[in-house]
Amino acid sequence: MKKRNRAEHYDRLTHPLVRENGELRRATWEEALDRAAEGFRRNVAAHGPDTFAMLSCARSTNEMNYVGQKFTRVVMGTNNVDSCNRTCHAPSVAGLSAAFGSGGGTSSYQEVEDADVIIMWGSAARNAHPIFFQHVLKGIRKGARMFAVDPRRTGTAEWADRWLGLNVGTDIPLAHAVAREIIHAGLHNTVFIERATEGFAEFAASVEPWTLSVAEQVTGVPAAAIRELAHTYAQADRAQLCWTLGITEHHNATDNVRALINLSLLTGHVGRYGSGLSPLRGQNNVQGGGDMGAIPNRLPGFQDILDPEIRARFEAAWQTPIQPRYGRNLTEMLEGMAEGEVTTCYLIGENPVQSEADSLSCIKRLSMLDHLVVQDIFLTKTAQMADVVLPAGAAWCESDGTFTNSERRVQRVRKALVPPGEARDDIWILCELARRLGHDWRYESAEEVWNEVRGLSPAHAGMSYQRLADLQGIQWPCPSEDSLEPPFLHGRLWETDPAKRGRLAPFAVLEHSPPVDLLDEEYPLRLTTGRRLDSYNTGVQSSGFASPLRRGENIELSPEDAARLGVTAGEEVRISSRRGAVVAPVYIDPALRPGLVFMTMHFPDEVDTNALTIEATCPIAGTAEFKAAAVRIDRLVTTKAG
Ligand SMILES: Nc1nc2c(c(=O)[nH]1)N[C@H]1C(S)=C(S)[C@@H](COP(=O)(O)OP(=O)(O)OC[C@H]3O[C@@H](n4cnc5c(=O)[nH]c(N)nc54)[C@H](O)[C@@H]3O)O[C@H]1N2
Ligand SMILES: Nc1nc2c(c(=O)[nH]1)N[C@H]1C(S)=C(S)[C@@H](COP(=O)(O)OP(=O)(O)OC[C@H]3O[C@@H](n4cnc5c(=O)[nH]c(N)nc54)[C@H](O)[C@@H]3O)O[C@H]1N2
Ligand SMILES: [Mo]
Repeated sequence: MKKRNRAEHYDRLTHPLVRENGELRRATWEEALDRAAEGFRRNVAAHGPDTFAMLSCARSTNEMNYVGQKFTRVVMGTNNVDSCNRTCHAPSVAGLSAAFGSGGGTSSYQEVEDADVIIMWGSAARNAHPIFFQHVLKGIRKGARMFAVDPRRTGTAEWADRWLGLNVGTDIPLAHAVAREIIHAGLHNTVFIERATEGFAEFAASVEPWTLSVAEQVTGVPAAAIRELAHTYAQADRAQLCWTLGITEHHNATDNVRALINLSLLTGHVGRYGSGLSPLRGQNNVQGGGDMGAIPNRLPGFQDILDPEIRARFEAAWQTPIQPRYGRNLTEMLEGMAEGEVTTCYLIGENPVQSEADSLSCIKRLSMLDHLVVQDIFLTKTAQMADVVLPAGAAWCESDGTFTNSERRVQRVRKALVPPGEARDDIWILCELARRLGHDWRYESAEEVWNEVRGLSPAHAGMSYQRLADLQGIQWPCPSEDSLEPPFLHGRLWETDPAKRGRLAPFAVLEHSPPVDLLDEEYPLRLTTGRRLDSYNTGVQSSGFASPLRRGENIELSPEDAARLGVTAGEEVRISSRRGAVVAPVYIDPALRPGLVFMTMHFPDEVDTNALTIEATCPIAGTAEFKAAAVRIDRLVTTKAG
């Protein structure tokens, strides 16, 4: 008997679609797969492998992401593969890699419960990471002091001992002032600095101008609060520094991340139990997607493509040459579309039409493609632009496999439901396309894929499905079947023997660089965008359900700005940036400071927030400045307003 699947009620995609005479129409799998494969083949044959680009699904399994990047590299012959990691934590990965040689968060969730100090920097974890936040709350109950650094007095800040309400885009000045204060008070960890780091003298000199009073002027945070944070963090025995998009969705995001890492190097709060650095990852498997190589610069196991020995191992296993250069990231893919260099795209579980900054420009670029294939569980706005739409199963309940969370813990997921209608597992679809392009791939099970991963990624080698089940998940690195690594990374930095200690962790010398979209008389307000508890990203997976919690898109204003503009709660107003304008009702929120406006990205069908955001991107990580646009607000002329 067929298992019933409630997902069928929610407008799930239930059969393939192909475009004919400008319209999408129903097709058989045979026809849709043939069309999809033929378009890829045609483009690559005409202009070479780098005309192809894939976005791989951060909501799907590790196994799917492994097969997805292998499809890109082996079947299509390019390294142009990326995911939504680019829009959120690519700067964290870049910053941590530069400092420590590995891009993962350093600590486990348990350590947060055992910390003396927890800093939530640019993170709305109370809403966006409720499971992690339970650990924070347990830590607070055990006596930890918590600081929240956020322009808004968020739900997270409500639980903090101290809220540091800084101006958007002033994180480097704040971190520099904290560092200077620690150094001037003699609270830096000279043993650790000496043993494990390099570049301290230059760094100390570079933060010297950032006195508490200069920082107070630039950041808006009172000097006493900066001083308190500096002293408390430096004097803690165990301190966790956690951050998310308030740090990473900026044009200088990798520098922001390095500024926080500097604080951990200064105090020795890394490489020990209870002390560490945690970028809380976004989508359920965005950590795993990157670990599996669904990024343009790394092979599975986060192994560098530029390393000839690593490449040789993969070339032997895959029987294919791998291009010895990095592929295009998501931002560069979009640029390539504009320049006619990327002409065909395979989007798996991504909705860039609504999630990219400056959405109008993104739509223009996607429409320049010769051939677009979208594989999703819903008919998204992006899928509506496709030449071929392939209906997938929802990985979290309709597939077997593994996910990896922010503490690098790999956990099993199991198929509980069958996909609705004719929808098929992501891996099945990838293999059918590979076969049409001359590669006879047949994976009998997710476990077979996983065992291939374990053979190629030393960090995952010891994680059999059996062990993952027995231990209820294992953190990487796990090099052998008998290894149980400590829950934190970089313990080596504390070794006294230089040979065991390995590469030193460099301090970074950084400049403050304010948001690109400048405030002026025409656009005098700072818009920052983010999340609410009751909705998910572009709303594809959350807006189809009625919820008494959900109030739709609002333009959230401080009481002061609302009074100044003469607008009342619920009134529809127009908000405009240098790129676009939308209309939405006002919501007055005392959590906002004057000059700051907040909107979500959750209701783009009604209000396209990303028509306002700016595509200024971090040159190192490619992440856009979603967190800082310059806007104006105008009342709509209504008869009532007279
Ligand atoms: N309920 C829910 N949970 C989610 C999601 C969802 O859509 N809904 N999405 C998931 C995803 S993909 C991600 S990446 C995570 C994101 O999780 P978070 O990063 O926590 O979420 P955001 O609300 O985008 O942004 C975090 C905070 O950054 C602050 N901020 C803005 N500008 C600055 C600044 O210049 N400096 C500092 N210090 N802070 C600033 C904002 O005020 C906001 O409170 O959430 C995940 N979890
Ligand atoms: N203004 C503004 N914009 C932002 C942000 C912001 O803070 N502000 N944040 C950015 C961030 S952090 C992120 S992560 C992006 C998110 O951007 P996207 O990833 O483009 O947005 P989602 O809504 O999460 O879309 C995920 C898609 O995956 C599909 N899907 C879910 N499960 C599966 C599966 O198992 N298989 C397949 N094939 N498909 C599946 C869903 O139906 C959905 O269409 O948005 C970015 N955009
Ligand atoms: Mo994200």
